[in-house]
Amino acid sequence: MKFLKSLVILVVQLCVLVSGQCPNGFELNDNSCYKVSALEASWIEAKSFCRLLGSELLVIETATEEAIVEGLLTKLHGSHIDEDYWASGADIARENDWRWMTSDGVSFRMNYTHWGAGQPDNGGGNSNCLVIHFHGVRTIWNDTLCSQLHSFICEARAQEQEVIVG
Ligand SMILES: [Ca+2]
Ligand SMILES: [Ca+2]
Repeated sequence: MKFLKSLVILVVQLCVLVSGQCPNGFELNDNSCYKVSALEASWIEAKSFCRLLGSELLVIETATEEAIVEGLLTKLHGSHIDEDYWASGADIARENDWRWMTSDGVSFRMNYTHWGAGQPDNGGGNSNCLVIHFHGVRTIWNDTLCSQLHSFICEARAQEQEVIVG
């Protein structure tokens, strides 16, 4: 009887599942939450906007993650579009020192990159912000003027939440 009681307690505990939670309007993919914004803004405005939503401008850390982004954009646009999206990469602090600029004053060096041929070229002498160029199904990176107006992608870490189903 005592054993049975222990077993019941164990089963109830096993039924406490952990699942990822995203802010409203974000889509969960592999432990991160993404939102493709239809608004067009400068890089700094895009960054502020994402922060208002409790997220950061996109950080792409691996080829796998870029494939997720390609999937989101393909779902949105299909295979026939040329569109630029801001991500949080910039070389504002020091030329050609490309970093992911997330929270205020926090940045970290890019390990994975996916620059287009001849990029980053610092075009115009001050192309210091990263756009992800979607050219139908696939994306490629380019550096461009931070003041340009582009759509953007926000990313939030999925919050772990216990869901009791027992
Ligand atoms: Ca630059
Ligand atoms: Ca460029």
